[in-house]
Amino acid sequence: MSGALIVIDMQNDFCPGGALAVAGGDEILAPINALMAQYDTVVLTQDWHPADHTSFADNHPGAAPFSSVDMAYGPQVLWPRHCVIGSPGAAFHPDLDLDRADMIIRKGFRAGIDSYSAFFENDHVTPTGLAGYLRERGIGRLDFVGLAHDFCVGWSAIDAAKLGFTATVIESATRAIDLDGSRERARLNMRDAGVILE
Ligand code: VGL
Ligand code: ZN
Repeated sequence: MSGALIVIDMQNDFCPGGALAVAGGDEILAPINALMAQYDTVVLTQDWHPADHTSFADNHPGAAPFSSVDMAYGPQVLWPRHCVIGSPGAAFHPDLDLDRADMIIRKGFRAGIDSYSAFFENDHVTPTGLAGYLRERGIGRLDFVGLAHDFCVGWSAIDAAKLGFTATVIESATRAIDLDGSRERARLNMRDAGVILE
């Protein structure tokens, strides 16, 4: 079965200088570009939020960034405004090699719900369509890299494993936000779901 490299959210806002910068996020650009050569298929994801998105703290009067609220679909961290549709922060980092991408999938574009995973929105029910794309192409092995390890990479890899894909996270080509121990929690949750950490 052939394999794909799934590159999560390598966008300006998640790199140093961005609105939701992940420490060392830019350090993994060169390793990710180099990894692309080893795969038949490369997929990129792009966090892509409307200005009134429910995950933005400034859309909740009085709420602090990085606090949490209960939404109908479960708990939601309130983030600094980031990856607004069409903004420079939402663009891929200029050093990311886009040429190898067969598919670019956007997520988080519905105002009322966030989407960490490349496969489902945060209700864990609404599909993005990526699983169907990969299955139709006969791709069963997925290796995950990108940002952030403990949110979009972790949630994507766990959903991939649940969907029956062989899911591996190449940890050296990820960086974590690490909010209140979220990095170690994500590693435990990934292992529980059958994700291989490499
Ligand atoms: C992400 C928080 C909010 C990520 C995206 O890419 O991990 N984290 N939106
Ligand atoms: Zn986001």
